[in-house]
Amino acid sequence: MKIYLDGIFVEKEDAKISVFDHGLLYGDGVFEGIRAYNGRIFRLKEHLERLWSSAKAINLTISIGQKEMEKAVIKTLIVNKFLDAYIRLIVTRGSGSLGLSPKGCVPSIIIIADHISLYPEESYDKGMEVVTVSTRKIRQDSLSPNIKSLNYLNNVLARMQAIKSGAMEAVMLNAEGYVVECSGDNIFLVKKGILYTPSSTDGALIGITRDAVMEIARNKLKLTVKEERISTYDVYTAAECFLTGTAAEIIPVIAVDSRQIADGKPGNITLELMKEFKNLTRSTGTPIK
Ligand code: PXG
Repeated sequence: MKIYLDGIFVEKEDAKISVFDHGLLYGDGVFEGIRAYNGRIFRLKEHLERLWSSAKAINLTISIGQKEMEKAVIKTLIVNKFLDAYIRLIVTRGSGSLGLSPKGCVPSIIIIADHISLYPEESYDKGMEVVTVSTRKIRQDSLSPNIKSLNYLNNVLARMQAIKSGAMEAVMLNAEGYVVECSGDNIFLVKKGILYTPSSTDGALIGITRDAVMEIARNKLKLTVKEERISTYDVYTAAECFLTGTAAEIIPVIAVDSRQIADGKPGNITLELMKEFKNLTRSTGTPIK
């Protein structure tokens, strides 16, 4: 496997960065998780746009332009002969001194193309169970949820807690106790035929998959979609629930905190969205060649 590291391709074993990199020392850096399906990279421009916004927000200058980054991502798939892949794009603050100040750091760009299977195939057919955890989302007046930074400890702790209680994903609440998202996925509910998802103002990341699902729901399924404040009560009493993310795609949720959602089977709107999302990922995107 070949890794893109600052403009050159190196073997996985040789893809190394300095122990003085502030990405390692302080989680100072940004990243994106991107998918390629059958030779097309899904919403690449949107991912790069978000990466650039994350970088801008932490005052990190990416040394190449978006067009060049696009080419680098495509090249990474080509040299690895991947048509389907999970792409992790990372920009670290770079190597500097043992102090918080990024002065003197030169950012590094890393592109890894690999395969990822987040949840077992069975969970897509039968749905999965999730739990709310005590680890709260970081207040957005401290750190915006839209900065996809290398500092994911909050989410890692939430995921660990969920796994400890036998679930694969954690539902996270904000400081006020409202449902925001999961540790690595956005959350959606269906109630009386209306699709709901927590708003960005409540702390949800504006997920690329979330955006795609909202578009499909509005334009293809002609559903009303609302970004609203959601409580655990709303989740427990929903007709349908599902999660979205680049790695997870769309995954049905059939129980939350031991409360079965409706009849405990993936809902019809969820199944319809899964089908349409699959069509979209297989028919659109930046071609590799
Ligand atoms: N919320 C959070 C907090 C995320 O990190 C999403 C939602 C979904 O966004 P997209 O744009 O992918 O639809 C994410 C992204 C993992 C993993 O291993 C997941 C993400 C990032 C890194 C690792 O599950 N999710």
